[in-house]
Amino acid sequence: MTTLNRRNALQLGLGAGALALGGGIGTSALAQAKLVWRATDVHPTGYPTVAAVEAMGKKLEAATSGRISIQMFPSMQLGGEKEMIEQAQLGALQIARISVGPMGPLVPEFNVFNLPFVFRDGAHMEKVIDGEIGTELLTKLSNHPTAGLIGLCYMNAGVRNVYNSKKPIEKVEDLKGLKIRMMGNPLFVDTMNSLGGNGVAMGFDQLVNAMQTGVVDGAENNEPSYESGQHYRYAKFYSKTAHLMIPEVLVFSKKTFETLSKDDQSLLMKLGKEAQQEQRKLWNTREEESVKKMKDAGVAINEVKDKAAFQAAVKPVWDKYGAQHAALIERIGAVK
Ligand code: BDP
Repeated sequence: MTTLNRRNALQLGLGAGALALGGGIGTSALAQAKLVWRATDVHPTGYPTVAAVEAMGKKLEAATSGRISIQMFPSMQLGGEKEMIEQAQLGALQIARISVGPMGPLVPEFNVFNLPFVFRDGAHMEKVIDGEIGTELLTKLSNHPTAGLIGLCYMNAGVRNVYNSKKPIEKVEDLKGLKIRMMGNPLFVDTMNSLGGNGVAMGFDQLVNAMQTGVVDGAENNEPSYESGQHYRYAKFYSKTAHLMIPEVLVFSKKTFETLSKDDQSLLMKLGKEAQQEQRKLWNTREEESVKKMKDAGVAINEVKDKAAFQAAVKPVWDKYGAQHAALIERIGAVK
């Protein structure tokens, strides 16, 4: 298929997928139109983000007497996050749950959340995303002239730790020579390189294969992603570097959003906010379960005592990506 044909097919698919006429022909047809919103996530069924969006779908169906529903495509069925963003922009899918990680190149302010060690702890991060700053950045995304996405809400994603197949990481020097997969945003490759490792950018969908074939020695992620993605099979040393604490975002296709009535738009925004709180509860439980599963699977988990050395090493990343957002960084620091 040529690119053009594929695109046409995608757009035709969108027509069929997003809008199915439920009523007869005539003036009532539009009012009766049944909407099936396609949602996607890189994670499998049962993962907190997937479960929260499915719950949102149930509420949506109840609130609209079945007029609007959500069809979930979990486990990267529609590709990695890069593909998900592109499809949401086209309107080929409506809801994408993605990490703030790859949003930095779209809305530069998001890169502040992507800075290593920017949040003091989980409670600090939650206060920031639940508060004024969180809302401001979501609005920035929604109002962005070309991003083509509406920001619905944030979700929790814990802390990212480095894992690899060779050895535990206890000091910065231990990363030397290791090829570590990072998310697709130059900030992350720079972060790993500043720590002395070799950062390799690739999609989450390519990671297992890259670890199997030795293209990378490991990656970095929170416990639930490491566990549910079965990454421990290929990289059994999980070291609690806690270098990143990146929230997720739930985005909606602006193309579809603009076709909705004001009432449907506000219902969607309201249920998005509820999904944020719902996911948080599920997240905390899942984190504990994942740690248990990791221990049962024989993962070698180690604490990293000297975080200060890691923080000092990433200073160039702050200089490069943080300098232009100094005021925002200061406001984040002031959130207590
Ligand atoms: C996980 C996020 C997911 C990212 C993935 C990654 O939930 O959105 O795609 O990390 O590393 O924690 O790409």
